[in-house]
Amino acid sequence: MSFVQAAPLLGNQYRDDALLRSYLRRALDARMLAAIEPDLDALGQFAADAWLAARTHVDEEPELTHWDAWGERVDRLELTRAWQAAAPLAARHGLVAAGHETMHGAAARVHQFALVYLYHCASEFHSCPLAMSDGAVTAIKASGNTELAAHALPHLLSRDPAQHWISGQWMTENAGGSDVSNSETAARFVDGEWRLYGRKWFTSAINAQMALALARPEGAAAGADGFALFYLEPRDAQGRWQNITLDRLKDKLGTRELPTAEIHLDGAPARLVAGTDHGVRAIAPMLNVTRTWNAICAVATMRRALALAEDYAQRRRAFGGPLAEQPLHRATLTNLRARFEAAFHLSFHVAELLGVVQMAEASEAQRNRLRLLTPLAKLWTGKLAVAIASECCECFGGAGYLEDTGMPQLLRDAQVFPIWEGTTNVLALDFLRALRGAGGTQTLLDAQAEWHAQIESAELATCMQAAVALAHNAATRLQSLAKDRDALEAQARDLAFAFAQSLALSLQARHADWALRNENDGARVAAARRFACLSSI
Ligand code: MFK
Repeated sequence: MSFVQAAPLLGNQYRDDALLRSYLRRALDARMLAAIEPDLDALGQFAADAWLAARTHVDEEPELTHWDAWGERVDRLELTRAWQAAAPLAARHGLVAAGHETMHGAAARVHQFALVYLYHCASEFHSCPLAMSDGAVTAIKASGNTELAAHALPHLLSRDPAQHWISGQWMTENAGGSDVSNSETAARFVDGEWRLYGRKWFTSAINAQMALALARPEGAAAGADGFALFYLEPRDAQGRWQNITLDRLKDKLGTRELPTAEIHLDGAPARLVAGTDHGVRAIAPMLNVTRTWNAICAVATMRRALALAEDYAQRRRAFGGPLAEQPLHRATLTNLRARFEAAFHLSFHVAELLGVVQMAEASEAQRNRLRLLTPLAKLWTGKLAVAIASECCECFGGAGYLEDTGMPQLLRDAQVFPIWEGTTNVLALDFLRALRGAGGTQTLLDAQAEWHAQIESAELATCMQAAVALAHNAATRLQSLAKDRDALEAQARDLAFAFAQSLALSLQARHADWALRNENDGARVAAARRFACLSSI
């Protein structure tokens, strides 16, 4: 009988996650944690079951049928089984609703993003429309349009699968990707209602019941300020497309279960969200929420890749013992975990701040921190997810290159995180933009000093020194470049990475200190110290 390698296994992804559980014990009060734990446990099991199920069938993709048998244009979309199963689950567990419920106060966002973290990988990127729906809720609330809020929010925030809606976010056009000011979609006011004309080039989750879209009202000024933000429902009550045609589904590197379409709008009826101009400003709250989802889903991907690589290292024997006992392999996994844990803390800190700010409880400093940390978390975790998914494929040797192990899908899917919702460069420039209005680098240095003041354990001194050196060096470089805009922009990415890693290390050290003192957990300290010794990604 020839040798057969034991496959990696995933257990309940909540119960097995020492980091998540330790973090939640610190971030939430014990009564709240006890109340939400059954939900977390159920999603942890969903993650394990979905992984097992995905190994036993061939990957599915959504299908678009343009014409029926008699020649009528129908643009019928069929979703995959995973997507059909994910939608009711997302509603029942309140993946969007939990972030807006008030019974847990500002901790609502920690609750929500813990659910998202457990749900993301198993959902086959059903997390994407949920992110856009959450962003739509936030943008509609911020617009002050009470009539629209009364119409759409009960659906977007429903926990009843029969009532629950998802939203699209229609920005990207052929001529306007990162630079949306080039977008061509026009809005005309005809017979008392707005109608949209144009082509949207990447519409994620085209099955959504509603969408927020940018379009330029006829006669409006050129550039980003001339756009208005519109609300529309792509299909009527009978399910027919309302003057919209689906030209094709995109043939993407990853996220293949997510139906991303190229569409034509030929008079699609729409409603203004917030006035006839400054549409980019009106959609910005949505962008900041989807960027937070992006960061959390990126760390969820890192966690999944590492969970598999760590489990496999116990099962695979080479050179006389398990991989887990080979010093270089062990060091490789330890380094990956150290980075992942830092990224986890940065992303969940953004979630905490989002909760505080949306409850209108935030100080100016907290609002500024949220504005600055959101692009930093998005840009760093997006890149790190690709790097960690790639390393984890390699931890499996040749098996990591085989589709049916599931590892290549993790890598292909991870590549979307640095691209959508603003590329790394766009986010680095957004960080510079944010610095101008959010108190500059002093906001970040003050936050860091505040976190360090909470650390008592001497074991974490090297972490604090490394973090301070990185942030202060970046702040000095930034100041020296302040008068040369081109030179500053050329270094924006390096500066943003330096701040992201420095602040992530400080947050990681703060949690490690708490875990050591309260739970005698030295593993978190070891991870923080290791991250402090690593050079940048
Ligand atoms: C699982 C995870 C799920 C994630 C969901 C993924 C769904 C996928 C759907 C998509 O991919 S949608 C496409 C995403 N596209 C982008 O993210 C566009 C990238 N481009 C940018 O982000 C640009 O920075 C942006 C278009 C937002 C702005 O560029 P502009 O045209 O140069 O505008 P400008 O003049 O800088 O900003 C206009 C206003 O918006 C300004 O305010 P004022 O009018 O008051 O001066 C800005 O301050 C404000 N603004 C821009 N970005 C902001 C912001 N305000 C707050 N936060 C921000 N991030």
